[in-house]
Amino acid sequence: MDRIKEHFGSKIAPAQAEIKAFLAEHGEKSLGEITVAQVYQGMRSMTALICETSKLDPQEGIRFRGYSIPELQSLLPKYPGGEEPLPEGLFHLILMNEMPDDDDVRRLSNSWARRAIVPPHVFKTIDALPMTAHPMTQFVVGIMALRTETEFGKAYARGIGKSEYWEYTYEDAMNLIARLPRVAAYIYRRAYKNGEHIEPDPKLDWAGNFAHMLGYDNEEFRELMRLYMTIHSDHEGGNVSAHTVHLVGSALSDAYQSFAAGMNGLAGPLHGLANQEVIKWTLEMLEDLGTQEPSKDQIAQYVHNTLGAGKVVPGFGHAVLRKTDPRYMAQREFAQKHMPEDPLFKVISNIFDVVPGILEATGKVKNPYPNVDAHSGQLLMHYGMVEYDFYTVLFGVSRALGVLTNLIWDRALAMPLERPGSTTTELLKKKFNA
Ligand code: HAX
Repeated sequence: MDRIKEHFGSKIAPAQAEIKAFLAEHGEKSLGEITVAQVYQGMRSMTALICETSKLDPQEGIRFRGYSIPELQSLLPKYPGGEEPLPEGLFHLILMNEMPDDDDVRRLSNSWARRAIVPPHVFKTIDALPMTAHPMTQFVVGIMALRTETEFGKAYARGIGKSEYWEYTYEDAMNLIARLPRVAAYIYRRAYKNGEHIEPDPKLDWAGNFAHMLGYDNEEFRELMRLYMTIHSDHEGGNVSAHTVHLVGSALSDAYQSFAAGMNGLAGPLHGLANQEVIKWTLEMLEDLGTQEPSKDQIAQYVHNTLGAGKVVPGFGHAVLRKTDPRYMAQREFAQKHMPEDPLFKVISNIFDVVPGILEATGKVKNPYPNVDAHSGQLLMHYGMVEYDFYTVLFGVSRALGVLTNLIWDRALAMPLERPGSTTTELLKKKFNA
């Protein structure tokens, strides 16, 4: 057994015992009422899931195993000479519940580099799709083509016992995380760079190698990828992609099936696709206004037009957050540090100044502030990655770290099939004599 797996394995029995004892003593206690409105309105604020890896506070934003993003930026190991946290470190932190050291991170980089071989049929399967297929469609098809490699599926067919499930899920999760950058870079180079593919550089870290395979080989872009892959990884358990992976995984579907399902959720415009929609909306605004430097009044008018047309302003609002997303702020700080004079950064900053007041004045938007997706596109555009249809794939590669860690823990803790109850309006009316 490899050292990382052995280390994780040592965490399982104490965690199982802790939960068993907690349930024995407190299992019958109530977490609060469920209102009729919650049942109709997307189960907002209904605590109904366990996710140990991160917790979202409406006011403060995300904490990963208790650490805020600024704390992670200071505490997680960096690439030699770099300043941004390495996603390998984030993965170690959320999987093991321990702050990693440089050796932990190096071991993960090496493990993922060793596991990163993508079988040729995956590329052939992607090649069978028309170029017009959205990159997220190509990504999901690529993930499903990779499923021929599932260790869990094969072991389950052989008839393994429940206590072994986590071991094969761990193998699938680690292999999938290792291989996703290759698949994503293949899609990017196929769709936008004449199919001129770039071989991986196993000496690089996971995110640095991803940047290299995408064709962006400067150190600043690699730093951006390290930050990007760290902050997009996990956002507690109830968001569409995380919840979908957990739900599908609860049927003992393997990591490939569960992750592909989650990626179809991320591909929705109210979730991860918002990162492409933000840049699309911003570029359309600049074109409509006929200027690269619109005034705040011009932006305000354009926002009113968007709302008037019955559309959402992409990149703003959140189902849980009630303040500016700290992931937005981390990206804004990256822009302030590396590209303060970038004209698009100035536009994004002006949008940030203008939109919250307008959304607030509608009286219905619960969170008028920017979310993670309001900034990421500008950073990518700055380095020349202008093909915004691809942006959600980057989000998806990062999201694998969080959701697959949770899937490993789901198997380690023998989490059961998820099967909430449903009801009908007629039955509810009867219940409340309505
Ligand atoms: N622009 C216009 N209207 C908005 C809005 C926005 N940015 N955000 C919310 N609203 C509207 C809602 O559409 C809803 O209108 P109706 O009552 O007419 O249906 C009303 O305000 C109340 O919504 P809410 O309670 O504030 O927000 P929800 O929890 O229902 O939805 C969303 C949260 C993120 C889906 C929503 O804010 C939105 O559509 N934002 C724009 C899309 C976006 O940026 N999505 C990415 C979110 C972060 C993420 O998951 N990233 O991957």
